[in-house]
Amino acid sequence: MTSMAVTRIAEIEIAPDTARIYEHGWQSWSPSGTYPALDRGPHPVGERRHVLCYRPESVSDGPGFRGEGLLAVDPGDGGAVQVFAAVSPVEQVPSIRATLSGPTTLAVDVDGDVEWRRDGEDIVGALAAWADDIVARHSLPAPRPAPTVWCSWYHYFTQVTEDDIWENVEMAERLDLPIDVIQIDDGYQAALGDWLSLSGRFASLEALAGRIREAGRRVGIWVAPFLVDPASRLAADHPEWLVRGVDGAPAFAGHNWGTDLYALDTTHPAALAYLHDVFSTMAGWGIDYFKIDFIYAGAIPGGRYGSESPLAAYRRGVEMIRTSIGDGYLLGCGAPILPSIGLFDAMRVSPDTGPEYLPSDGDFSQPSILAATVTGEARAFQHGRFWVNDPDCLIVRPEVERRVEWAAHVERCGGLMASSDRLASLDAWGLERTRSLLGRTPPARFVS
Ligand code: 9PG
Repeated sequence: MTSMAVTRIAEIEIAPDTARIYEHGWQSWSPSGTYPALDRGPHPVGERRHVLCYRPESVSDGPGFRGEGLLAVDPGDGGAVQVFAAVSPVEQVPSIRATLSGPTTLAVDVDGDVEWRRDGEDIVGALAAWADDIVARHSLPAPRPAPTVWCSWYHYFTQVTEDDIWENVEMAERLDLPIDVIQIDDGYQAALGDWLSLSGRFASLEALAGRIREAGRRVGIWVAPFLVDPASRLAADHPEWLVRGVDGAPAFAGHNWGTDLYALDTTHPAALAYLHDVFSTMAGWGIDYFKIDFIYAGAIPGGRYGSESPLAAYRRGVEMIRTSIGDGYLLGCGAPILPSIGLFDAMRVSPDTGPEYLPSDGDFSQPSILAATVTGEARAFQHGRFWVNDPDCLIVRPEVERRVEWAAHVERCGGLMASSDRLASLDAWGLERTRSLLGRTPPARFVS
């Protein structure tokens, strides 16, 4: 569905000094939160950030607030909370703008089909009630409980080696930690797109997966299935599998790892067949936990082989992955949130954590304890309804700033429990916190 012209659907009387506005971001890393009505929602620092971490096709500046498919207003005068939400959030996600149109009036403008609900006195309760309706309308089953995970990213980053993975398998055993899945993150692959070819730091994923399973753990992997490195074999061999921009050249799908990025066209039958091949091959190696990342790229606007909308193309790609992994557990990351309803076991609901408390350049989509905490809290109502919430990994080694606060957030808002320290780097406190958080059973819901 294409977006419609902008229409003003409401003008609300508010008490400007006490009114508060909830704004929901587009994808996992997009800031979400509740702010004083006289403020302005968080904005990307620069165009690269905008595409990678916010909604690529939305205007990134301007006054007031912009919820992608969801925005709520507490008028601050004791009146009911007003929720504005996409009518069919998996198919069409209107941008919902809220700006002051007078000293005590808030105008709400939308570019698609939006329902307007008045519900209770607190924003979080109203959002949960809306989510309950979505669950009922889509007959969503209760999410499958998540396994406990060790993830390689937040200590080793892209430089992870096979020996690093193995060291942590052995440490998990020696420390007797309740870790079900050893998840290999970014760094094993030859290039984004060339998922079945290895970087020099890994000898064989199949053999490594076999060893991990013999050691009594399950195996998980990270894949960014809808991103393509321009320098990959895939881009060279199959330029016809790439989403195209207006000029016919591959569309810009973001910039990371020091390179511009392309997107895979999931409406192309051969590209879909390739996805099937990648994921079914990995599943055949005994991998049964998949973190699929940067998947916003599957929904970027652009020219595609088929005539589906970007969101339909996105869902088609994820459905193909789902089919290819059988009963495997599926975690989304960098994912358009509302269009992912009904497709995932678990969902990253925040920007990345990291050893620093504040985002380096003040952009709240960027790795930091504070940004991850604010957005993870703001999406707590989704846990147990749409999926299991992944607040991002627990990191509690001594050099993590305010690690006590981060662990408390993971405990409060975490459905999926993953540790991502080098286990040998934990001090006594960090080890104890890791053991107890991995051992706890998360509540079915955080918001009733
Ligand atoms: C692997 C990582 C980890 C991590 C994911 C994702 O804005 N950025 O530049 C940006 C970079 C990386 C990133 C998120 C945002 O991290 O969330 O857990 O898997 O990829 O590359």
